Amino acid sequence: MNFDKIDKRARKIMRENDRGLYTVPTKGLYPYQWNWDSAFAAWGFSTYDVRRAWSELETLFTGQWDNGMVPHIVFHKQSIGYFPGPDVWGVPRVPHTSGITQPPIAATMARAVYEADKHYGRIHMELMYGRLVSWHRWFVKYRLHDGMVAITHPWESGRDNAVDWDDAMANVDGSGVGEYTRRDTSHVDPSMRPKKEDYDRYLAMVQFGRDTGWNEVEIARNGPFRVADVGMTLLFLRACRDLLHIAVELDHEVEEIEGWIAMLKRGVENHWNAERGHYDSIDLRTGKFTNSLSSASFLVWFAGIRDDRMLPHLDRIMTEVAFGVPSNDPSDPHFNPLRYWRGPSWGMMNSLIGIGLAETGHIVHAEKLRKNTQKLIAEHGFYEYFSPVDGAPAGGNHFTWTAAIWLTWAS
Ligand code: 2M8
Repeated sequence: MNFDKIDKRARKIMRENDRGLYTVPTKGLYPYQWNWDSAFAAWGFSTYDVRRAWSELETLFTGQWDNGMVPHIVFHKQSIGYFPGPDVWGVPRVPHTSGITQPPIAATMARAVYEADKHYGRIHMELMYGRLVSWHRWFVKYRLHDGMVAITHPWESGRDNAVDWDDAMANVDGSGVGEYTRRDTSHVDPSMRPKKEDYDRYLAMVQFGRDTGWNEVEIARNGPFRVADVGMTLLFLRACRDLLHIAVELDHEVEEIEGWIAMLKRGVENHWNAERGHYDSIDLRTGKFTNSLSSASFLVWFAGIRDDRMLPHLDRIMTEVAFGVPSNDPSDPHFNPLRYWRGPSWGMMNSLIGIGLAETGHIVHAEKLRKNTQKLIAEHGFYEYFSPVDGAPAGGNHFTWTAAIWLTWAS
């Protein structure tokens, strides 16, 4: 394996997706700035250009709403290549944005960028701190249910068509959304993307939110979809812990953040599905567990929870498939190794799970995961995701977050 050569290719991809002050996830398929993709990009840039890493995060926060929410897409520049664009979201502000959020990993990545060069980063961290606090406050105010983070749209989870959402999605009526033209299926193989019936429902949820004027209270009360997402809860807990570190470092008050951490730790306990013996999401409209063991449940160590009840599941899955922690349990009847979030292995998820494993002392698992992700990228390139069974690359190529995790973690 020629690490120098692959490092150079990773940087080339970051450069090609760079729009000056923000990056796109990959040109063509995703032509705008996505929230958690940008946080990964900042982490990647921090290995060789901290200045550029800060501008990535700062540009993301130009999309922050007055209520603190940081949207899942910021539409800096109109592009016809992606649907739904700004007109569909109908958010009356500039820069145009979507109306929903995404996993709040910015505090975690801001901490990493800051620690890469504290001298340079101090003033940037000071400026970013208040914005991060207000985003976290927005989550606590509008999204915490018994300490668990609720999502109002599968896109918020970042794991769009995961099996986790199947039951809740079945209760969303997508029949009245009208005609529209998808763009994603003209860039990549449609059999690897969400289906038309999924998209109808995604749009029905967007239309509901838009018709309320993106009113969180109304969406909470009557929105068609509300699920406590185990991935979101664990990532938010981790982000709050990182924010606490930053607060201490910068000499800010810590009580409020400590309170969030305590609530989220209790929330994690509520995610425990005792019948199936693993962490799980809960459909808040029905109160039922989703009964799905996806990669998100393995973020428990990344959240700083020392709970080894997930280890036997990890052992089994890592022997059933060769590459990574797949986005769905390979023993699940719905497992599909190439359809997006219903089975494939995602390098960025592997990186977060791997870091959590290493931090909690599970070095052998952590290294195995890192090495097999490394192999996927070295042999196939910087794809969006891969088959966990045979490593076949899939989705978009030249992906920013795959390049970023190569530079920071996998190599
Ligand atoms: C995917 O999601 C977008 C919608 O946000 C899509 O499929 O159109 C997900 O993989 C998400 O996690 C990711 O942030 C986004 C851009 O890479 O693509």
